[in-house]
Amino acid sequence: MMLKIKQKTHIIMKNIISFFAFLYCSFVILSASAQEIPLTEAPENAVLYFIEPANLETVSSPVVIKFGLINMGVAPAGINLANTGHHHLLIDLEELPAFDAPLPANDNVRHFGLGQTETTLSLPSGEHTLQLVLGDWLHIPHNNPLVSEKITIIVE
Ligand SMILES: [Cu+2]
Repeated sequence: MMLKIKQKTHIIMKNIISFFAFLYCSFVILSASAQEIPLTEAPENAVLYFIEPANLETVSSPVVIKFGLINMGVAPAGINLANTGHHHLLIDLEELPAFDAPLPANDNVRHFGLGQTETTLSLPSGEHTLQLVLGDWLHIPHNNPLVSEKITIIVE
């Protein structure tokens, strides 16, 4: 009888220990995934801007968009080089995407991962907004994110 109780207690203890071990492991995994990916530093004097078109400019489609970057270099995605990034063009995007994760890729968020510094866009006539965001080699905006002015263009 005593032995049985002892055995039972032993099993319960074992279960409790495995439960806590499980909890601990989950905690380690969770805290690792919750831990922020260190953001890439960017020079404080870096500036991202549109060379063209200008804000409120009336243009015809297709329109050439030129990306300007001062005090930083452009490198293709996947190349981890200090003080570089690649361009992302936000088209008609109401809300900025999260800046602590890779930028999404869709019709409204275009990546220029080959290191392009301009593009030609076909846009329907009407008003459109454009904004640039620089992303690091992993498509994540830098610490002190580089974001251009949001411009509006009028497509004839
Ligand atoms: Cu990208």
